[in-house]
Amino acid sequence: MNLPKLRLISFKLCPFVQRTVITLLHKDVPYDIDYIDLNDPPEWFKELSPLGKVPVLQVDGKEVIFESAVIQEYVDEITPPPLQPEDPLLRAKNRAWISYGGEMIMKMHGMVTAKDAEAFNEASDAFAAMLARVNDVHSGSDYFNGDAFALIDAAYAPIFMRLDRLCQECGVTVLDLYPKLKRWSDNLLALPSVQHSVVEEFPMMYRKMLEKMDGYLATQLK
Ligand SMILES: N[C@@H](CCC(=O)N[C@@H](CS)C(=O)NCC(=O)O)C(=O)O
Repeated sequence: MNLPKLRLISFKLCPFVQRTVITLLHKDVPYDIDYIDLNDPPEWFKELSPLGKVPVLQVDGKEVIFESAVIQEYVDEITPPPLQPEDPLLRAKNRAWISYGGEMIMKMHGMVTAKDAEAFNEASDAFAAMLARVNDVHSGSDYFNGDAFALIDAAYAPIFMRLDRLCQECGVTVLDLYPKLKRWSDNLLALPSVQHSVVEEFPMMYRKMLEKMDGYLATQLK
């Protein structure tokens, strides 16, 4: 297969970048990765990234694409067999729920930044309500659609990795409300493509980020 040269621009803690990396690893696609500090982005990144956000995927040293779900689909389309459902209706539904997963990532940030117990409980309840919606449409099998791993699984795995950190570091157990999703999370977190989708120091960096946020969760660190 004659693949274009792919260069991914990343920020080590970014869940949206992680969606892309899981897809690349799962499909065994060669790529280069450049890490930037989003708090102090280099000039070349400002010129390269249309919205100043990561992930950005540069193709053959020229064109760039952005938006994690779009990058996931592009990587999938250039490397058959597809990780998207064959049925157009199911594919469309998957796209919609992938988009919802992006909203969940933002909502999860509300738990991390909550300043006190009251704000945290509010954010946690709002996040639990989103989990409930996903729980309602999940197949109940190993993966979202059934027995086969799909792009939507790559899109949600970063959420579960962070929930796992929050559980281990601060005792956040919101996922336990949904055993079906907990099992999905366990399946995803056991995959090599998910385990290797973040840098080795990710757990330490995530903890440091919680400390830096200096919110309610920083007071709950074990
Ligand atoms: N909808 C975008 C979200 C990407 C995003 O928000 N990335 C964050 C890092 S996790 C970012 O680059 N933030 C910098 C900024 O908003 O200026 C996607 O799915 O790719």
